[in-house]
Amino acid sequence: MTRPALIPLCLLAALLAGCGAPARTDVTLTRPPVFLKGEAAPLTLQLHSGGAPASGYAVTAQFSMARMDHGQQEVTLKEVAPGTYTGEVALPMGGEWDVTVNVTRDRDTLEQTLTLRVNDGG
Ligand SMILES: [Cu+2]
Repeated sequence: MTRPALIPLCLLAALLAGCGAPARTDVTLTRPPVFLKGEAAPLTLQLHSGGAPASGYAVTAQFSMARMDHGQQEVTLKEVAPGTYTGEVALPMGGEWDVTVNVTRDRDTLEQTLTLRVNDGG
């Protein structure tokens, strides 16, 4: 007698998929950092959740060079306007960097890694 049990299971699966899913949070790097010899450069990113600015998140970014070992630079960003977070990073050189952005608010967390071309800024 497997058939009667199948229908409720399918309904349950549909319910689980359809409700309680958190709004999608997006990270956009609106101002990527540049390389400034011996100096920190600003970076800015924007967080949106369901299309609206996402406030109140703890945001960090870890930089590591894509094809060279320079260790990892970790930056803590500060919210300066709703959904807009800024920080500063002193990178040892320009080129291709992997950036892992972590955003957390209560139990809502997101980690996103992007590859970024860092230009010489001066
Ligand atoms: Cu390098």
